[in-house]
Amino acid sequence: MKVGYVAVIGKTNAGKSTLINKLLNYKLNIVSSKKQTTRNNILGILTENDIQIIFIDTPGIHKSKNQLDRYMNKSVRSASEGADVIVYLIDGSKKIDDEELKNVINLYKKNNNLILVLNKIDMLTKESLYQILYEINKTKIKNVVPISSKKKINLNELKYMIIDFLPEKNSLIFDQDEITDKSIKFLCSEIVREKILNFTNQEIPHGVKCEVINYDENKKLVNISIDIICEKESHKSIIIGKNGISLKRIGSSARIEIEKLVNKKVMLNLFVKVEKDWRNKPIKEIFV
Ligand SMILES: Nc1nc2c(ncn2[C@@H]2O[C@H](COP(=O)(O)OP(=O)(O)OP(=O)(O)O)[C@@H](O)[C@H]2O)c(=O)[nH]1
Ligand SMILES: [Mg+2]
Repeated sequence: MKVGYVAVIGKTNAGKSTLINKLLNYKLNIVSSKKQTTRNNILGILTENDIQIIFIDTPGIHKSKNQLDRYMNKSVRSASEGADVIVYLIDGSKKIDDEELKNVINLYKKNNNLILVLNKIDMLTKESLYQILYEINKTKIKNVVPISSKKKINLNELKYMIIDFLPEKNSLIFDQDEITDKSIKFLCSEIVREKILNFTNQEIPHGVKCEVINYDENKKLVNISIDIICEKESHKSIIIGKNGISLKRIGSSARIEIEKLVNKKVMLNLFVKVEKDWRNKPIKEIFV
């Protein structure tokens, strides 16, 4: 059996969460065009017969400004240290960052089971793709795969390369039908956060956290209450919007997605609250 952990790391917005969702064929992780969408490590488990790939989705590597940032960067370090394989994702639609390449080379020296993945090649011309691959080849990293997560280009090639690196084991780590280590409540709170990322402007999503405060279920219906906690009164007004229009939009689009997740009708109650400077307080384990 081939079984092991694969840390997917890289800068924010490189497409790590999108890649894992596409490989799992399931929308597990939230995705957005805003920076720092993923905040903690999330396992995405792909089991095919006697192969189990346990992907660790990680927050984007970035400079620490507050407790939340430090928590996020620590999550990336612990994921890469504990993994059997590292998939390092670079955003091909952006100019190559030499500093970043140096860091990848250093990481490769410590762990040869590193695959350098150039994502978003759907946004490149053939000429610029060859130019970038030429630059990357200078790093002497052996395992380089150009892909597009969004358009599902070369994903099987990447998957087979990952499987090659996985260790042989006598048994699976997770049951065949398990898809993540996270609870339904956590996934619901993330879906609401994704809608806030999509429906509000730059500054607000970074200062928002979502917490399920009530989850009641019967045969037909799930009743879920979620606190949306932001940092300023002005942010609260923006999230709610004129006559509640923005909150309604966030709520109805989250509800549709949560209904797919729990496979039942959902009653979703959202409460917007202010907790000043929460990102600078010790991060308790809300991420389960
Ligand atoms: N064109 C194109 N866009 C992509 C591709 N992969 C991801 N994206 C987009 O890139 C943006 C960021 O994607 P995410 O998957 O959230 O990126 P991430 O690396 O998980 O970001 P963080 O969680 O903030 O670290 C989204 O708008 C995606 O739709 C791709 O292959 N091609
Ligand atoms: Mg992400």
